[in-house]
Amino acid sequence: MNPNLQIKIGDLIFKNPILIASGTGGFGKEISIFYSLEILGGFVTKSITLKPRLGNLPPRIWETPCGLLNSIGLENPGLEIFMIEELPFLEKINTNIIVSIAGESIEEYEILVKELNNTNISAIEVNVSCPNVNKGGIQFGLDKEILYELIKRLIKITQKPLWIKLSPHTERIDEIAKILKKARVSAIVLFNTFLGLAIDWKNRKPVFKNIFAGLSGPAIKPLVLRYIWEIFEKVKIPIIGCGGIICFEDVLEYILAGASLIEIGTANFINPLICKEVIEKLENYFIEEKIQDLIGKAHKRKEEF
Ligand code: RRO
Repeated sequence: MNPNLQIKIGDLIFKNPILIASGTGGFGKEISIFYSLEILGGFVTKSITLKPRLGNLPPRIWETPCGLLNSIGLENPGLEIFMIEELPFLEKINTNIIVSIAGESIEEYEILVKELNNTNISAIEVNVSCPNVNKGGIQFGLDKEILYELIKRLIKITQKPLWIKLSPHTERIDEIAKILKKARVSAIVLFNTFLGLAIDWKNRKPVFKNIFAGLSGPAIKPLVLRYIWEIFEKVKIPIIGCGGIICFEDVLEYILAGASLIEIGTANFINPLICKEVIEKLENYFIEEKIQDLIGKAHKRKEEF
């Protein structure tokens, strides 16, 4: 392990900047067949809700030339089953476990946070950007006032670091980032998926029952990078980059643009070993180039968090 790859966000130490993004590694068991999750900087779970959810009717995923559309619909076992059947496995892994939560109401988010207070997890990722549910999800992230109210209430009831995962469709992300900094959240995660559309031209109708679906993968990388650049210039808050990262070079681009940590998502479906490979390459690169720190170094302004 190269100590220079270590990142500190608040009081949390990450052995390297690579995390598995929410929704792409489930609750860890399947992907841990490929490598020990201890090598990761962290692992973010699939979002959990208070009650179990079956998710949307199929089709749920659709490949495009450079990205993946999904309409999973927040399928998850719910808080109680998560605590009994999934969390004990995750808590044994010697890395940062971040639990993603989603709710239909502020009260639902509050209950989830209160329950997670009594666990050993490192942080809570607040998903206010799920594009595929009819109630809640993205609605909490699009409106400044509603988001501020939600975060203010959650901050009051927990000592756990809160990360807020935003939608790229939120207006004035710079203003939202300032509000979140003021509310003292630990980090913002840019971004959840972009809303996209696929048409089944043979049957002359949309592919997905909900019509729109979430686009991830290489198609969105330049779009997300642009926002990371902009927010890094404007707001002094740790940024976690997420969107279309498929190789070590993509990780460097994100870090140089201003991301402190990187969440790798869709690429896990193409190559389940991607995070391991990227970490190895990062370690070698940092040693060969004698790098101490790379965050935001493509900017004139150079700051550390
Ligand atoms: O489950 C989903 O459909 C889903 C979620 Br919760 C999310 O946050 N982002 C996404 O693209 N899909």
